[in-house]
Amino acid sequence: SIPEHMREAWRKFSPKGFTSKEDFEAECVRHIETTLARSLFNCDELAAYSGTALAFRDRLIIDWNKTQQRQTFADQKRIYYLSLEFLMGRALDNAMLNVGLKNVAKQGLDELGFRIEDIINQEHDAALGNGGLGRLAACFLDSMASLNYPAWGYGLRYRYGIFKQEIENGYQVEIPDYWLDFNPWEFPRHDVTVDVQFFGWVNKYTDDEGKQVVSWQDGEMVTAVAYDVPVPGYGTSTVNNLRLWSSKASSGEFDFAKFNSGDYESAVADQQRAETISAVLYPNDNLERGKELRLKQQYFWCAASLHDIIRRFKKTQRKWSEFPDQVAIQLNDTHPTLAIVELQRILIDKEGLEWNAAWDIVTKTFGYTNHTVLPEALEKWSVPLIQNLLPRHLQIIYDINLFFLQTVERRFPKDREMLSRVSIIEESNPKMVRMAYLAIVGSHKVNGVAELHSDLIKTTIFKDFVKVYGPDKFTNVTNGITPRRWLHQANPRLSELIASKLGSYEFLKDLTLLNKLEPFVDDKEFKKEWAEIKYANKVRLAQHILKSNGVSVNPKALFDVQVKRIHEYKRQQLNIFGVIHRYLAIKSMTPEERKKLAPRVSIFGGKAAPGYWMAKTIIHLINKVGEVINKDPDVGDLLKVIFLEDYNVSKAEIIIPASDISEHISTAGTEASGTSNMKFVLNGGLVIGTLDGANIEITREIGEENVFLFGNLAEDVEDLRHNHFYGDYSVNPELLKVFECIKSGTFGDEAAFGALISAIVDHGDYYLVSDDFDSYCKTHDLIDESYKNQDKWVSKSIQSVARMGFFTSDRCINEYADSIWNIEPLAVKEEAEVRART
Ligand code: 4GP
Repeated sequence: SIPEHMREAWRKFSPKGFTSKEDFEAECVRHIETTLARSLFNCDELAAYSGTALAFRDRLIIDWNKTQQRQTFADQKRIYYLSLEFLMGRALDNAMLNVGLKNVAKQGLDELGFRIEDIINQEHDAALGNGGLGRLAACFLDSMASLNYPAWGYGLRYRYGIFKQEIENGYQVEIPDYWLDFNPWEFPRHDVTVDVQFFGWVNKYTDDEGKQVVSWQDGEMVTAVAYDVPVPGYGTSTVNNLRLWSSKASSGEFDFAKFNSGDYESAVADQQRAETISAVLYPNDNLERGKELRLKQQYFWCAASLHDIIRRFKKTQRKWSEFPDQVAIQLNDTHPTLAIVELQRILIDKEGLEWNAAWDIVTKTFGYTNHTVLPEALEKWSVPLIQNLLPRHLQIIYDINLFFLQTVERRFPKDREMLSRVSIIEESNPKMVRMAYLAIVGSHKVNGVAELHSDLIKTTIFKDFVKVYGPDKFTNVTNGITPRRWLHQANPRLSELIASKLGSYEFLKDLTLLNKLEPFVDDKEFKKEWAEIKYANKVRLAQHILKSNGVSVNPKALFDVQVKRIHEYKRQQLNIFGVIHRYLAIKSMTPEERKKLAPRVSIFGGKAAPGYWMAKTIIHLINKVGEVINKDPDVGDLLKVIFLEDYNVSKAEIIIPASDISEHISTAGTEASGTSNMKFVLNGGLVIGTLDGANIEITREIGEENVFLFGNLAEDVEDLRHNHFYGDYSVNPELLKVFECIKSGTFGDEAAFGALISAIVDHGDYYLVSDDFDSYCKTHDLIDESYKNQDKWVSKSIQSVARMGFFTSDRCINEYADSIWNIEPLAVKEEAEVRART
């Protein structure tokens, strides 16, 4: 319908995007001078970063537009990934590498007088996530784009991401992370808005034609505004979209009626209340708190996203029954479960479908991924809370439950226990809605994130549902990570060395090609280069440590790293007790004995949820132990203890390539998968770990001889816990010595750490720290011994990397596509394929 002459003009003038150094510089300078109104004379590194980022954003947007058009024309099924967290980290380096123009930018910036590393370091992390779950979502976006899947991410545009952590006197202090001051990576779409309703009441009546009508009336409206973030794939022109919703008052800036009547304050208050919905990311990892604002966030985001998805579907003019052929929605944990209820509501209340027809569509559309078996992390919302905020949804939840329980009753007649166990409504006071159960009932597939975890959900928390639905509804997709960010970007020299042996960077798209490194496991020259790269990465981290902690560490020492959220189940307390044990051993050694010891640097990093007091106490202890050990002349270089402040994605990119050993030491059966374990091994670090989560599969792939395993097995945990209370239980004597040392005040105020000790001595040692302490320490002794044989160590490192192909998130996404989404990638003709890769 658009006349040819218009098309012609449009084609002629539409931007093509730079590919040469000169064109990049022109774009960069143009943005600095006109978009930012700066000049040669006042262009600092931040301005140069901004100009570069804007030049690349423009470049991405051209491909983004084409991708969206291509996907619309192809008219095939799309995947929508609903996640309350996207822990994206920095975007510029990733964009440069993914479009294959990092060298061009490097040379261009050089000419303009800047070092590319300094420019990259100007960027603020996009930290819209807590930990594993959020970072997984970011890796998945990268893989979906790289594999040309038509996929959208949907999330919230928090004004404040995860807090910034500072350490004061050894304590964690939380500082707000206002990251939006300048964010070149987002596009506000003021034309894409959705009004979302809260509160009100439900009016059921029969209309003039005798039809039952249900209408949700009154209450409060809040507007969702879309902000789009381009997600470039690697080595392809596909640029997918991450759509983040921001909240604002529906009536516009503020209520003019109130304003005109002089009630200025309350007019502004309404606006602020609306904006609060997308203001903060809840800083909890593996912990749910049941706060009303969190429920509001969840519904706001689900309602806006579904509205958007349906709007897109309706443009195809298909019948509703074809909805699941066009739309797959993946629920990243239970946070988006209300989307199930919302879709059912739209279909029956707004679109007039019969309950069963609607429910059939709903269940074919959704898939649910579970990320944890920890009881404190499983979401439950109180019935009165939902009743107040979402009265119509509560009715629908009750109906879903009624029909579900009727089918259960037919299968298990007279089994009242079963009915109450699987009921979506928990008969407590107040009654609670069990969101995981609702997610299972409303989805066609439920998956765990590593083999052990997927088995555990079937045998523990969801075992009754396996009886109801049969085992096929439950499946496993072992997590993965994107090798683009976690190898190529974080460890460019290692990536280059691998490419030099494999002949190309193709392994970044097909990670199984790494197995071609096996012949080099004993290649002297190759091993030398391999070891040099690790050393250079350690030097870089040592410099960072000196700058941030003022402690000088020896890069020749063994770097032993545990970076992740601080949580009792992840057992940083076990690690720090082990460090104290080592300290005591060093103190009791003769100078001769000390000379034989391999020097170590124990590096910790991670945030504690602000309300999680035990986790904060662990941080406090680590810092206090560090203060004492790091200045003890008896110890010197033999042991240093470092807590790195404000662990985040960009710090991980420095820390991970520099590790010799990393710690993945959760109590068996508690860590669903873990993904940093994969990142460390992919960067040539060895791991010490329990037989938990993906450690098990990593061991299977890379060989038991390349992993330092220790500790009790998941199958024995329950019995051990039982014994702690009712059996013969005594705390490991070596651990008791550690406790004595703490209690004697060696690390300052012993009372501050009392709770950590009494959790083990007096309260049943739920996380089995004492049970695993002996094998943990002995395994560390073994590590010391192995590290002395550097030649063998390096061979282990190479062999492990060679066998890590399985853990790419590309493999994961293909598995989801195949077994859950039933969706194909879109063929893309790649002029991009010939682009120079850097
Ligand atoms: C995490 C799990 O704790 C971790 O084991 C897993 O690798 C990750 O999800 C991705 O699947 N869970 C969370 C959470 O981050 O908040 O529940």
